Amino acid sequence: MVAGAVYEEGRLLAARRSAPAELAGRWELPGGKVEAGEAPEEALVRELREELGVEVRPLERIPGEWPLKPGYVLRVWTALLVRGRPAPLQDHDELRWLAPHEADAVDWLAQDRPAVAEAFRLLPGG
Ligand code: 9L3
Ligand code: MG
Repeated sequence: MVAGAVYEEGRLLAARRSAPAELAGRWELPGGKVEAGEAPEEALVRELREELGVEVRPLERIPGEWPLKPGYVLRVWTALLVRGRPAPLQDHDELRWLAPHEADAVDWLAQDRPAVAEAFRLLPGG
């Protein structure tokens, strides 16, 4: 699974899941599954296009991988917004741009927390 740490003006994009029911209301770094034949960065670009309607450019992999359900790990890339304003088109019902002091203002999925901490640490000025 790939997810994006999308930055803008010193803030990090957080997305609230609307599905499945057991994850609804929890916040994540948006992303999804890498399809067969796809590079992880390509999957990230595609997922954020589908879910948020934006074009991003992956920058760097955030070191580490975090376990999800059996057989899956979460890998995260920092990414730059190159076109569009993110909107919760699919799988999310709310978006927020969080400044470093707001890092704990939303109920992150437990599996995303280490990546989020690292993303804030890497945030320009963070
Ligand atoms: N997941 C966890 N953190 C994330 C993402 C993008 C995904 N940042 C977990 C939640 C779901 C599973 O991975 O259990 C599948 O996610 P998706 O393909 O529905 O986005
Ligand atoms: Mg997704």
